[in-house]
Amino acid sequence: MTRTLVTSALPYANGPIHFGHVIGAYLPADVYVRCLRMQGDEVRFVCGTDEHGVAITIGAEAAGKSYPDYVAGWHAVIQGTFDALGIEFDIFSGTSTCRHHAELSRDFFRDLDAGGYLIKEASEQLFCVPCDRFLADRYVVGTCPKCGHSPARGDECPACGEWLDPLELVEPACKVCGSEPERRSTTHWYLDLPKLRDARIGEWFQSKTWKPNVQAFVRGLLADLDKRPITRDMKWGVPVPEELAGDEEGKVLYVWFDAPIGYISFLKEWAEDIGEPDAWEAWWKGEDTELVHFIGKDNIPFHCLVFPSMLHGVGKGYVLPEAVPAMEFYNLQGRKFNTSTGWQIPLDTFFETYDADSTRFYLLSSAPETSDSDWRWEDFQACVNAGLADTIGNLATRVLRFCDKHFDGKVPPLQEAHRSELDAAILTECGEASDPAASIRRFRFREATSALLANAAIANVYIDRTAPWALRKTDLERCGSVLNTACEWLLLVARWMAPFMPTKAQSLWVMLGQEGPVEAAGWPELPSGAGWRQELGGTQLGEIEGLFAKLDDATVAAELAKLEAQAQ
Ligand code: B3M
Ligand code: ZN
Repeated sequence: MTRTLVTSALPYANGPIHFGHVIGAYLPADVYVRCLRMQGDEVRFVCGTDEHGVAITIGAEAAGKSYPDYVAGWHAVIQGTFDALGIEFDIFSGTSTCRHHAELSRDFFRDLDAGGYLIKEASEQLFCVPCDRFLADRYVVGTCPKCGHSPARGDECPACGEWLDPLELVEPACKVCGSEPERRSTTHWYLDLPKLRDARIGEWFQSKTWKPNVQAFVRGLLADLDKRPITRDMKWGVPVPEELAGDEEGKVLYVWFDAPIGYISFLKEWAEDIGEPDAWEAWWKGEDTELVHFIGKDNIPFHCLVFPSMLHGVGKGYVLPEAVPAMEFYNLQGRKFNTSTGWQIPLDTFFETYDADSTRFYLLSSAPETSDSDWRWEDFQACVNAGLADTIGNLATRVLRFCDKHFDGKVPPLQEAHRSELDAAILTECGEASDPAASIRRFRFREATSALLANAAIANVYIDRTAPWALRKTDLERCGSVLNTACEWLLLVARWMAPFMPTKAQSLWVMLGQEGPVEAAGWPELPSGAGWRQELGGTQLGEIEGLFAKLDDATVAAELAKLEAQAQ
């Protein structure tokens, strides 16, 4: 059997996450994992916070906190958001706290060095005299030499996305004190990407089918590849192995070198925690493992090129990614989410007002799969009201309340005389179900949400056509058979819902008189033939409650007004 190892990009422990992150790398992965598990696949789902690097040290220094306290605080906040959204990793660790992370990262460094893939070289770097430090990455700001945008960061231009070297910046300045830095010589290690490309990675990349956005981006990088520095002069991070550092003091691994190794070290920690310390190896080295990285598009080069190069270069038999479903950007009402300007939806309080499962469903239905897309409050309202409440919620309440009132709170029996006719009605005449799992497995989450709604809508058409309300007065037995069939369909809907909306699916499952977790019932085959029914006749229904609360216009208007008011 295939084992699937699913990873979500490690969020930086330097601020809250927003819906752009959620739909970029976490929610689709959670749905994918839940779906594969319901289909009986073996899956592990790994994530944790990215706790090194300059983004963190600048944040901690500004907040006046120690680095460990700072990252621990944000780790907890981010974990809280995932909990609120029902995103359930098997392990959610952190790169500065994981017991295995530093040593494994150093092993990668040693093995790459032994394999001849590291270059040690002295070069000039920017140094801030007042701050007494080398200005790595984001410690330096200036004008982008490629597009002229200002401020560009030392590592990357936020406007054109170009990888930058701080020395290339026009009019560089220290981000902390604003001084003009001077050039000083310092020694660093570089990853020999051209050599790794020629060793195998170039060929490996060409042999795979990637999404067009990934393909175009990485092909361009491969054609014009240079060595990349993988160490920094900093105090916070994984120190370079002592035996290799020699006289070079104060060098740590670059955050983008150690962070993806977290996908491995966190699983090692998990294996140890479950008392099977070697269990991680089957996931990272087994021939039958499929590795899937869920990321946002800004992480493409590292997941499709740099990290695979590292995995290959260490020569330890690590698997390379099978798929890297990268989302485009997700905006808020046509503009980028931005915590500092207030163009945002704070998630720490969001779930006091709004339901997590409806939010999950809306995010998936508007996911930026092939081009950038937006959270729009009006669309969220339409999705909840017309999609979820009218299609699924209304179906459940009208069928179940009818059974409650006229059939003693039970699923009425199916009369054999009606079986084949009602099977035909719901299986084909009112529309044909499609399988949301087929879309999920192809990373088409929008299509999957449409499939779920369309499947639920079939039962609404069926109820309208068979009109049990009228039948009750003329043919009670047939009325019972009609409702029995609708309940069977609702049972399928509950199972189809589970990966998208786990809590609502469970509520519907319980309303249908079922025990245990709905996910344990497994993924249903597409209904066809006589075997599709669970033969629910006589089942005592659970307590019936409304599944989805509608959003009124005033709520939407208030949210839009609040957004405008808080934005600068
Ligand atoms: N923390 C960047 C980001 O959040 C980075 C991802 C690391 S994945 C190994 O966009
Ligand atoms: Zn300075």
